[in-house]
Amino acid sequence: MNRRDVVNTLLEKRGKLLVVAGLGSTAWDITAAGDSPLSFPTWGAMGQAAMMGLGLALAQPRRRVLVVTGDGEMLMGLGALATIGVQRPANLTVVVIDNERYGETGMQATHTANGVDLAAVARGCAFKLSKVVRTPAQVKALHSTIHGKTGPNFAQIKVKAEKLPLVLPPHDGVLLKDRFRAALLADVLPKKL
Ligand SMILES: Cc1ncc(C[n+]2csc(CCOP(=O)(O)OP(=O)(O)O)c2C)c(N)n1
Repeated sequence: MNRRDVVNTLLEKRGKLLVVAGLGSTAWDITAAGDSPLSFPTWGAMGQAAMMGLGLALAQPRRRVLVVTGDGEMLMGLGALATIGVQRPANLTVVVIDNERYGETGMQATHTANGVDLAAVARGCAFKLSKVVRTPAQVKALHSTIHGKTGPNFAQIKVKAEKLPLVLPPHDGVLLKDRFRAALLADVLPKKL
């Protein structure tokens, strides 16, 4: 599958969904789907996206939170999956866009190219749901999981290893933080998710 199509589908009608992206390609992917103040791309911070998603999910239990990150980024912070499994945030989904490469630094193979099964790791960490996703129909189903199913949920989505045009979000970290916070706090919350 093409990663941009996948991320577009996941972010369709995103509403008040809070989105944290890993560095590099997933940050360009969520921006290509339409920049939003409720998106937080992590630029150069590798290995932290899932933990940031966990913090947000715990702090904002009435919001849905999605982490979209790369396989290399997830491999760098694998311990996050264990902590998420222990904390069990019902409103969090972690999605790994798995091209089996470190795309941004020259397409070197990651461990998922050599059999490391991230979905099995998440299952072993007691995620409520954990899947390898290979088809557009499965991506569509994942959309409803992200927006409504009790988590924590995990999906490892297999995509083509391809270099796509960069679609950059704002580069200023303070601006990204401030606009995210302002948009989040300005929203009137519904009574229930
Ligand atoms: C701690 C740290 N190590 C290395 C890098 C350099 N780096 C930037 S992007 C990247 C590859 C990311 O790969 P992946 O998460 O799989 O994303 P994709 O292939 O989708 O671009 C690397 C190694 C970094 N930014 N920080």
